[in-house]
Amino acid sequence: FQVVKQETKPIDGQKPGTSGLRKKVTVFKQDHYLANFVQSTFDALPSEKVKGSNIVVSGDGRYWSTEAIQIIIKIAAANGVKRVWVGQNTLLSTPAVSAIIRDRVNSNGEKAYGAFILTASHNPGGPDEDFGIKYNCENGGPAPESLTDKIYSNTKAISAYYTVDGIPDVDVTKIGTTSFEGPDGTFEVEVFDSTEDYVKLMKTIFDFTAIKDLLTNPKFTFCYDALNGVAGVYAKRIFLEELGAQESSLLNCVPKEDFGGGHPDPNLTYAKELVQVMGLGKKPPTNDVPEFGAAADGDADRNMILGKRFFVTPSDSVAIIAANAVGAIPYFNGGLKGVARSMPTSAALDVVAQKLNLKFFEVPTGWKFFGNLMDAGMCSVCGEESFGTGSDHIREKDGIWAVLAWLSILAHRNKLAGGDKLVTVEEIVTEHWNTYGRHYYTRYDYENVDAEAAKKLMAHLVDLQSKLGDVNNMIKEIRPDVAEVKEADEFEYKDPVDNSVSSHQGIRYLFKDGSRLVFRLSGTGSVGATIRLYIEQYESDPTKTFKPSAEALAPLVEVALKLSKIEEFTGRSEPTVIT
Ligand code: VG1
Ligand code: CO
Repeated sequence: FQVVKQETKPIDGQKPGTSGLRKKVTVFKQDHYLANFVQSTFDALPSEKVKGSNIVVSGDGRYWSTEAIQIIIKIAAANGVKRVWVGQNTLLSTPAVSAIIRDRVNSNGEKAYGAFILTASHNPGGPDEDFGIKYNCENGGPAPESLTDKIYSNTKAISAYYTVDGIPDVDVTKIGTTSFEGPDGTFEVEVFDSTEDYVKLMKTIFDFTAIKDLLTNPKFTFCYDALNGVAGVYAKRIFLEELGAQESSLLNCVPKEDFGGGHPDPNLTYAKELVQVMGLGKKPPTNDVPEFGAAADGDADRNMILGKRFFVTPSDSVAIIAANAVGAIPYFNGGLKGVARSMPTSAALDVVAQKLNLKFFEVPTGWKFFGNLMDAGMCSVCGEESFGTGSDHIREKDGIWAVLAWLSILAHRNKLAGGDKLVTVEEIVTEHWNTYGRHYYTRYDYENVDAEAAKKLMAHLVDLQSKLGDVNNMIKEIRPDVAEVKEADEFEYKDPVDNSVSSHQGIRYLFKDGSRLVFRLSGTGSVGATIRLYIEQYESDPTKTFKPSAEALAPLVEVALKLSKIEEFTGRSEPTVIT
């Protein structure tokens, strides 16, 4: 093949957000749009590292992935990449990509240098929906801000990209290697089974025999919903083939390029079918409600954990995993190096860290901030309120891992209890509240709000911060039963490993009783602005930890809405989604 220089011009708006570049498919399909971004990424990396490297390219299989992969293969070849690794049918979950970068070796014993992950995660897919791309580095984690800033500035200055003549579209449906001869020697595209590396890794972390005993116990019933995303491929392989679950326990486990028309977002609103099966829907369930349910998002890095008629908040989930990991999960037998959560995530994990005397970190939203801590050996388990949970086995959150972690905890507790009756998810959570107290928690999302209105709202909230006296007077009028605000700020993070500083990471109102209100703008949407309001209240009295969450949080919610004047600014009387 020949390298071809293609003239191009900068295209506006290619700034990567919380997790890569996400836009409508129609935007990505514009001439040179994807090519500009990919070339800008290669140009942001040291060329001696790119030359001769192995690069992974795959994703959640959403609409336009097949076209995108062919474009990227050609640009990679032209930039001197030696080998592109592709999951069969373009499918690799985000956690699997992270595992592959860290663990997979080619026939010469070489690892991958990085990856392009083709996903817009939990955003819908299809011709009129979202596509996305993000770059992950040698440690398997999302590019740090220093790199994404460089990529973005390259997109604003790009004048040409490099592609090739003489490489036809590669058949990504068939496992095998295709080779091409170019100016610098052989270039290869290797298509392999999407699950092999990931399954191998999971087996080194968990006790598969113990989990299998649980999943094949007739008293234990299980349901997993992949929401038509890439998780289905892994669920079949792991839950059915390895762990003996029944085929009927898998819902929506055939990946679809439009996710069946839904939001592949595992929460009580979008995972409708699972929610219904688990007895949490509007209608009474028609089936016997399973003991355990879980769901994933499009790229399988998120998870939702449910018990029988019982929802586990993601903030509680990470805290419970951290509190129970040692003993239940062989990977953690040596103890936890530390734990971390994103700022808006509830402080349930903080309490566990205190009691167990673990190092603890609070980072901005987005997984990229956990990576440095893990690379430095300071953090083993971490999580976000947005249904993201994970550990230092890779550098991404991991949806299937979270399910295996919960199944391991259940299996371990059953072994300890030794009785005939199985321990339930609800028992584990309520017992946790008894020990550590409960963090009532909810998040209100206002999606696709006018961007100007959202900016004004945030400016109003920043302004209020400097007038805490006024704020507390207002609160007294709105809800005298709500505590005083003791401090308000815009969250800023200084990375303890590389000392880099990330500012404007959300506005926090911290109350005297430990309650918190957090406001931030989403960085993953593709149109307009999404405002996120996070509401949290701590209850340490074990006799008061059993209220319905909405009831316990009602006073704080009222304060949040009135103080922020959200309806006035956005015209919205209701959030789009409550999680
Ligand atoms: C959201 C979540 C954040 C998560 C990110 C990527 O970001 O709030 O916690 O890390 O999505 O998740 P934002 O900026 O929209 O709030 V995924 O599974 O969409 O890659
Ligand atoms: Co995701």
